[in-house]
Amino acid sequence: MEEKFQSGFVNIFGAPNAGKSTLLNLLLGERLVITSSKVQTTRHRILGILTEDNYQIVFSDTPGIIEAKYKLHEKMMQQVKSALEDADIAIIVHDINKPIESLNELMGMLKLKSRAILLLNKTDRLSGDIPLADILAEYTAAYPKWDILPISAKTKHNTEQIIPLILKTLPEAPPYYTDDNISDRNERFFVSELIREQIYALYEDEIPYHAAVFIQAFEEKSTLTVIKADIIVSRETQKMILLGKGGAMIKQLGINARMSMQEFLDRKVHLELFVKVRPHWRDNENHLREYGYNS
Ligand SMILES: Nc1nc2c(ncn2[C@@H]2O[C@H](COP(=O)(O)OP(=O)(O)OP(=O)(O)O)[C@@H](O)[C@H]2O)c(=O)[nH]1
Ligand SMILES: [Mg+2]
Repeated sequence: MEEKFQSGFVNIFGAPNAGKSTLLNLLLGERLVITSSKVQTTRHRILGILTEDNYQIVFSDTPGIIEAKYKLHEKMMQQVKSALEDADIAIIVHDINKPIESLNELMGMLKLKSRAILLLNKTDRLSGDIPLADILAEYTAAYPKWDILPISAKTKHNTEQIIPLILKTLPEAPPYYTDDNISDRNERFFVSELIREQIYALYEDEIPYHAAVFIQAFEEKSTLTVIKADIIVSRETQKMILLGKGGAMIKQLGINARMSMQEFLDRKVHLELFVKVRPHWRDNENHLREYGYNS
């Protein structure tokens, strides 16, 4: 008798900062997508492919759902929409410390068609004022058809139960990707993301939201990989902040980004960064396309 093989698309949705990307990395067992303590870190739909003997789950990380204020936001929400279209299963990540109303509002914006698993994340941060059973009862009453699981992507509380929940209804189908694929994106993309991750970690206020990264060169030499990247910002003042006094901040950014690239590529990296000002790039179709926001 032939062994059963399950395969399908499991797309992760939720509010900004809910922990979607952290969860994807945990499920894949490696640090593929970037995360930060700030909102709106993820800007693309990014596939993370988990292949085991009897199943292949094609996860999609997506940007946190927001009301679009500029064209970059619109592009981000188009990525969410595309993930809505082909989901076999939707995973909704919601911060359990946030009111249920914020989830209700989000679900009103997201027109879900598929089966959903609701993960109530960040249980490690629960204050304990209200018993967990009472919180769960509230969500179960509001979403009676969904599987609901309280988890912590940080401490891994209950996270071993997620894959079995998915496999309960993942379609029987041959794999979509060969087992050497872990994503639909290339190294160049992930390297640019690692620079953005450091921008989110190092700079405050509007800087991360006005920054894009463009990889000019990615050359594999015999002993190391040479990477040249532009960091795009909207204003001269932002460029000054990025550089920092005497270039101290950009130097730190370069060091941090290079270290995470070396870990990701498992190779020595030589990194050169250039800061460029492109006014209103977030609302400019051509710039957006150039920097990889093409949908
Ligand atoms: N305490 C706690 N923090 C968590 C947990 N899961 C994620 N975080 C933190 O929450 C923050 C946001 O995590 P991300 O994974 O970047 O969130 P996201 O939903 O992908 O956010 P966007 O890409 O902006 O939509 C990070 O600082 C994470 O470390 C958790 O279970 N507990
Ligand atoms: Mg994210």
